[in-house]
Amino acid sequence: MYQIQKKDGRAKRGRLQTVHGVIETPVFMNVGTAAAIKGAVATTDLQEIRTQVELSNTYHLHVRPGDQIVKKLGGLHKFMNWDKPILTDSGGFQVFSLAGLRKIKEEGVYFQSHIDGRKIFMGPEESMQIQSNLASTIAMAFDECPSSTLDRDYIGHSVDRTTRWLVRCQEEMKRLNARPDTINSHQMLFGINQGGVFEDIRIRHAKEISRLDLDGYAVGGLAVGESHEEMYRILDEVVPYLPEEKPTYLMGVGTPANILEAVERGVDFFDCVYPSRNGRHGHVYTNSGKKNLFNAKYELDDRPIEEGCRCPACRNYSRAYIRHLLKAKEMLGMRLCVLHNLYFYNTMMEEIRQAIEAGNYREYKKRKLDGMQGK
Ligand code: PRF
Ligand code: ZN
Repeated sequence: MYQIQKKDGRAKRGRLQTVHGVIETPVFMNVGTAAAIKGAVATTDLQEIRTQVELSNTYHLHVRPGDQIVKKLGGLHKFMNWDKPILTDSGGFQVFSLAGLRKIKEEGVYFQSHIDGRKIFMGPEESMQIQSNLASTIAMAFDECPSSTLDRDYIGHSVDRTTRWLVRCQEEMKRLNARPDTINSHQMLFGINQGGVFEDIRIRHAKEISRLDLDGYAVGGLAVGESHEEMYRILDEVVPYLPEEKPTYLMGVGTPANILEAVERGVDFFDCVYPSRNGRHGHVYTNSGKKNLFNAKYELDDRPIEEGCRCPACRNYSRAYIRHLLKAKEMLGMRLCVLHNLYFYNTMMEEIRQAIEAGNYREYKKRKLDGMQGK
């Protein structure tokens, strides 16, 4: 059950009730692809950095350790000791970006595992079965995320197949949720809008999938090589055709600026590897822009990464110490940077929610962007 608490322009401040608790939106989901946030961050750390939703991947967990194993161990929540919401991506995108040789057919995708080359088939039913075994809070529909270089004709046919796959996902999810041995019989399903940069195809697809009564709607196929302006233009065009009374999720996005712009266009859910990936490389986010802690100027800098930040890294350690850890390739260096970055993103989402509630989202966005660009 999703409810809008407040609107400020198109920006929505919402609340999604799930069996694993409430999700306050807009929200940034913290990415733990293989049931772990990279950078040695444990689920016991997530409380402290105020993570609301953890995101894992169907494809990765199917290949290793195997969703049957996770099911035997009581589902993903029990397996990774996390009792709050988990969203699982369907495998569609990962198959296209990671797996070896693949063949797309009406029934699904044939591909080779990136771990051991094993031949695997995944279609809408298989993706739903795997996600049901994992027992995530929210399952994503099995979609095709076509390369941004493909032509209009290909994208049009691909989107039609993605719609047919969505209908199969919904039927399979209904069947699985009704089974007596299902771990989470309230598993939600979000559909995914595709259509590349062709706004008429995007809108046609958005109208089609809006007719199916899903728990939420994602915009996929963006941040795959097009410019930021093009992404914002697509959001301007397509979000108004997705049901406003359902949560909207922009998949795999993005920088703090991308998130601030997308919230203004009505998006509620985000996920991205940037904060964890950048943290592992010593790149940290602050309100005055990104810093590279490898820089020699931090050698004797005894201030925290960001003054006033209440994250576990900033409350306890200096830039100079973390720089030393990074240079000495101590795992702790990466871990502290990742914790700070996720805290930065999670805190920005809190500020966003407060700004929408206060009705001053545009002013907040401008101030935040100006600060991060050093203005
Ligand atoms: N589809 C799915 N997952 C995704 C995407 C998509 O299009 C993207 C695109 N940015 C990220 N993750 N299923
Ligand atoms: Zn910090």
